[in-house]
Amino acid sequence: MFSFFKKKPPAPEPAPAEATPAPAAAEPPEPAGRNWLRNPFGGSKPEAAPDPPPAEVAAEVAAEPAARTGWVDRLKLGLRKTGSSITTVFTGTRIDEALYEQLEEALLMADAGVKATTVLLDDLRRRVKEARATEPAAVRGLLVDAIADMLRPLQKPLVIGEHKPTVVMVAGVNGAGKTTSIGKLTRHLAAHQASVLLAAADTFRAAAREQLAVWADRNYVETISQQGGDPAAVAFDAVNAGRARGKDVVLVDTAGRLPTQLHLMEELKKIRRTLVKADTAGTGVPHEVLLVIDGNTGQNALMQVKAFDDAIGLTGLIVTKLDGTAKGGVLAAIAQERPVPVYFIGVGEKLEDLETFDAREFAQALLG
Ligand SMILES: Nc1nc2c(ncn2[C@@H]2O[C@H](COP(=O)(O)OP(=O)(O)OP(=O)(O)O)[C@@H](O)[C@H]2O)c(=O)[nH]1
Ligand SMILES: [Mg+2]
Repeated sequence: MFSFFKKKPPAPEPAPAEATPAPAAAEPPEPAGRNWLRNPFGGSKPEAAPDPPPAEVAAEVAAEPAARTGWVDRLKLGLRKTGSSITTVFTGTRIDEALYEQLEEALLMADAGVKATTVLLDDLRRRVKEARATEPAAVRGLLVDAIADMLRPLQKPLVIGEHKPTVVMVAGVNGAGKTTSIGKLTRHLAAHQASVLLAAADTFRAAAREQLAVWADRNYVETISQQGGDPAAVAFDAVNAGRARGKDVVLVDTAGRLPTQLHLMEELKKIRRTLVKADTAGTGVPHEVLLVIDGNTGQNALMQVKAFDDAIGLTGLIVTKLDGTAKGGVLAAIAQERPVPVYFIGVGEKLEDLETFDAREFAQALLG
């Protein structure tokens, strides 16, 4: 098994994506301190000197500090709208009820929702007491701790390689960023020597196939598509093709739909069932069912998580557009009410604008 974030690169000379050799067979989990590949563009810093990586990956790791600052800044910039309103709460001179009231209001405005806000404030009061804090400025640091602890259950790496191919189904409402995220994810996977096949199971929207094909070309990978046709049939074909062509990962793009469009949700369930049928070896296809949510959606994002989870059983989330005007607090609501792991966050429209989720970094960015 290999995880493209955890495993050290398998071959010193990476072959082109299409001809990537199969990853080595089962390996024991990486010992602590060897997860330097977990997030080559940000996130965990290297903890111990690893074996020399291949040139391509070495270049990425070498570029890490600048890239890392870049995306954290973009995230901060995107979340500043929330951050600034929360941080102004700490400019006063006393820790009093008025401060907690302002904070409650700011957290609600940031889309954290009533439940998560209540839990956060109770936790914060406890921390303030324990730390015997007297300055509002100190409360800010304690709030970062409280939010980071609340978000930590959402921090989990996507593991690829336990099955070949690992089949990943991607769903979400219209325009959330599914296809773009698939393009970015393909780039991450290919950068870690995983071969990818894309399935254009969005047969609904005009030009959806072509859009996916553009991302495929950018990443030098193949797509499975049909003129018109049934999305479930495309998904079925893709799993078979992925197996026949020895791909590591099959990413299935689906059409955008609202949870209230019941017939379209039924269609999504059918795609999922068909993927299960294509799984002749019984490996648990689809291995991952991802929901892409637009970070600007606010509290509605929580409703989407619940609805799609109920319909197709989510294993992970990708939260996009956190470089925009997203308020970010909704992740606290998700952590509190439907804790589906956040595998990635999207911080831009370019190929490299996808990052793994780090609870503490996010909490810090949230508070500016
Ligand atoms: N700023 C920013 N824009 C993004 C991000 N992710 C996606 N977008 C943009 O959002 C728009 C919609 O992206 P798509 O990937 O087509 O969304 P989709 O969910 O596949 O859309 P449908 O298939 O029509 O439902 C595009 O203009 C993307 O460039 C992001 O992380 N940041
Ligand atoms: Mg799309």
